[in-house]
Amino acid sequence: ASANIGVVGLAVMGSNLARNLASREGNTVAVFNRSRSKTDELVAAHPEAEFVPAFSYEEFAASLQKPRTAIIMVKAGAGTDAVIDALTGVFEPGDIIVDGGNALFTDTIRREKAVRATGINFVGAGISGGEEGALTGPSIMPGGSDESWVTLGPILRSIAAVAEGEPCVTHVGHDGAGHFVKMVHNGIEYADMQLIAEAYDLIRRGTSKTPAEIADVFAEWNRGELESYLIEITAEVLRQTDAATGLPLVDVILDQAGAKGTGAWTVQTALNLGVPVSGIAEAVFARSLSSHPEQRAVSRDLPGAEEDLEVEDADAFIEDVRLALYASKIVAYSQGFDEIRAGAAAYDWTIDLGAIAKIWRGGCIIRAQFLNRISDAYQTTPDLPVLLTAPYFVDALTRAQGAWRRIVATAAASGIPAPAFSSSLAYYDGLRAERLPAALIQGQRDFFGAHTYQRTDKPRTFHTQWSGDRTEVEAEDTH
Ligand code: NBP
Repeated sequence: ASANIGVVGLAVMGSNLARNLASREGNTVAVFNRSRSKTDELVAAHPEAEFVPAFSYEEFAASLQKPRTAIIMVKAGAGTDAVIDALTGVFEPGDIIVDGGNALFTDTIRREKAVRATGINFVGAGISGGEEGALTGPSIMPGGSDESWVTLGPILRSIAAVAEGEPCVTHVGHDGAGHFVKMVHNGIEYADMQLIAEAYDLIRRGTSKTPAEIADVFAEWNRGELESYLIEITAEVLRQTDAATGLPLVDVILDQAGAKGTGAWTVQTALNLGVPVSGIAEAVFARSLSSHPEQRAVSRDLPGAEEDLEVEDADAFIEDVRLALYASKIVAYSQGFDEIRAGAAAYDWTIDLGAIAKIWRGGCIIRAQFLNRISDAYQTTPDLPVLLTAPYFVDALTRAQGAWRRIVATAAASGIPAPAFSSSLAYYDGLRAERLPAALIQGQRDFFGAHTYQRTDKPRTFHTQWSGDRTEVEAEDTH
């Protein structure tokens, strides 16, 4: 046995991860793929990696030093289960199986439990950053046991992206915690992208700027507090001209956004946990809305706003959009971290939220300076109940107040959809409210379903006898 780490599944992600591993001092990498051709091609194309190829699961196991450690990079779902079954057949207690695919965290919890029963360790690891990240340094979110982390930690640290001198990997928590956090990362990514898209749309419709000129605006924003990979690539996309037509590329791309499902998972999970991730939900729904051309076609002539958007001072308007974007972004991240907090409580994980913000600073799609502010906030107050109440964010939200409200009002008045901007502001105002109309909802629930309510002025639970003489009685607590 000569290899200290193995990779199963040598499609684009697996082969890039294997090459990344092989390029690091001290690693010898065993590689295996179900169909032999991918293994042969990888080994032939990269002699410098000195891979140890295996052509059966038995050979693969035999080529690995103990405790054997293997990272699975196959199509999520049935493929992952098939590989886990095969590996548990040839591995021994104490060995480590890592699933680096995009698994749903509940699948990871199930698999971890089943594999643990054999004495083998199972680690679900979220790996972010796509093909490029896998090759040059991804952000890695591993779950699993403390025991497996002892072996796995140094290996993953060696291949992770580095941000400000620190590797973008941390032991997130047990069993499915890593895949849970990767899922929320993707949900936040949806929200961030939608907010940027809304900002672009407002500037496009409110000013005479061309996409290339708006690219300059984003490039400028990328030098300030919005500095991030997503803002940077937005400028690149907006600057691109279509070779075939000479038009801005963004004007020839069909306006129907696709999705692979992790955003929907984030929202479904949040619904189950009772966490209001309204920004992420609006982002997922906005993509769904865009992808129903038949509904959009029959709706095109519906009445709209009386006045089109007319901006007098373009620079002032753009600055308002920037501030509204920043405020909404703070809300989206605050909601995402709220979901991680709730997930940790529900699944009994100990998750260091500040450490999560840190490992997202490099190697992943939402990488940004901004994440340092989040890790600072949790470092100061680890059990902060609402991220956006940290002093730095309060300051930013204070600065953005007027602009944020003006932009949401302007969008509504001129018929420009800004679902993520508006829902973020509504969430913020909901959190702030001294009294919410939830009191009325409790009254309605008690009226039609005797669901009972609590009072502001005394403990216990009450019910009004709505269909009788409408006197109030003390009730069993059933709400
Ligand atoms: P794919 O998701 O396209 O999967 C292809 C690989 O799965 C091939 O190696 C294939 O073997 C193998 N495979 C399948 Br399908 N069924 C199998 C089975 N029953 N037994 C053994 N192997 C099986 O590869 P990918 O695009 O490289 O992605 C790998 C993982 O990484 C996925 O979970 C994906 O969601 C995730 N991913 C993440 C990112 C990111 O940004 N984090 C990006 C892209 C992908 P074969 O060659 O024999 O058919």
